[in-house]
Amino acid sequence: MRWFGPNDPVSLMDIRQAGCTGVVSALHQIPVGEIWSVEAIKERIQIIEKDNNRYSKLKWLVVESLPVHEDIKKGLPSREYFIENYKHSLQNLAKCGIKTVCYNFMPVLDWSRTNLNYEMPDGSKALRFVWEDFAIFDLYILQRPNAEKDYEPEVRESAKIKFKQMSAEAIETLKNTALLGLPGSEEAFNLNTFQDLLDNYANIGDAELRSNLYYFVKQITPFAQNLGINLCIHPDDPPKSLLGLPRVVSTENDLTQLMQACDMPANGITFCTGSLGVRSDNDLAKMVKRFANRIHFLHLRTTKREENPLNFHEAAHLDGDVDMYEVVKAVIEEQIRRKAAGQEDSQIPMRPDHGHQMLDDLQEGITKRKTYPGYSAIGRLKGLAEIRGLQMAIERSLSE
Ligand code: DNO
Repeated sequence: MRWFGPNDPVSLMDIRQAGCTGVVSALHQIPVGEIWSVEAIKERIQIIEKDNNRYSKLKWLVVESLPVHEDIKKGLPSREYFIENYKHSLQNLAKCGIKTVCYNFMPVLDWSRTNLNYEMPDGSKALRFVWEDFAIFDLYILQRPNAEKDYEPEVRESAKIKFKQMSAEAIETLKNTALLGLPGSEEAFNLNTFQDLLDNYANIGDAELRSNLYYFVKQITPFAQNLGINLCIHPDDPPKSLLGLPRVVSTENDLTQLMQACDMPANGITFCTGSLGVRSDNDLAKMVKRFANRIHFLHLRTTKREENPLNFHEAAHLDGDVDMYEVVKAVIEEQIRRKAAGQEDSQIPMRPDHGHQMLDDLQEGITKRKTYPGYSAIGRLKGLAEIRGLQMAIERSLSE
């Protein structure tokens, strides 16, 4: 499971009792672009392992994320400096025995949603993305120049009507939700400075972002591979362009191009079924089979496309559009293949990505834990338990 560090209200003990042996973590306190020192990495390892003598063992298995500086994404001359720093951090991680490093290449924003508390039929709460609400944010709250051209006429029309009826409070909530694009921090961007960040990408379209990504990957992959590190890019979430910004890790074709841009095993993928599964043209089980030996980390969750297929919410882990049975089966087959080939990385680290707020996650009052959106304890525990059950059944049936 992901652990955001000492400020995470979900404790390491919770993670242990959920059945995990590996922890996914990052040094969120270090500003993007600065080097992660050996001391800082070791300090985090010690915290994660501090109860390992008394209880079942936890190990920091995956870094999520070693973030990529915006200058690298923008292809500025200063990228050379930040790429050197990135390599330095990789070297320090390898010295400390951490061999799987996740990153993403989404400009400005990381993941985006429009509602963090969408009520499910059973009263639990999920994350949701409504295209029309995103249009309201873009057209009427941010008022991004020329934003109209990015929305279908009927979406613009219904956004206009809905915005007029929204309370000041609802507008404020939507604004804060849309601006919250950073995992590991709960601070939203500031509306005034946000447009400046977008403007920096005015001359960077799909082709430029792709070439900046491939440049970066070609620089760091041979270096990482020498260190024994597997890099794994996280796909775009949601997998489409937002706010006029290009997104180039959304489809099977995007991943194919990226894998070919630097054809080395260490140039790998975080296969996030939740992000990729939003698009109906991504056939996930087929993609697991296709990219099998380049998948170094798994995020298992599923979304459900709604009546209007531009909208989706995060469904219970086995209950959405992703065929979790076929995906997990394809993963297990790859693990069997790796084991037979004597590969060291035959167990692909997996985490149950996101979960609903449910049971004690929803408890109001002074004991309520203010968790990171999507990262409550019990919702993730449920998702993990279901996936582990599925895994066991498939493994057993394949070995019979
Ligand atoms: C969302 C996460 C992403 C992911 C980054 C990886 O909950 O899956 O924010 O951590 O995109 O760089």
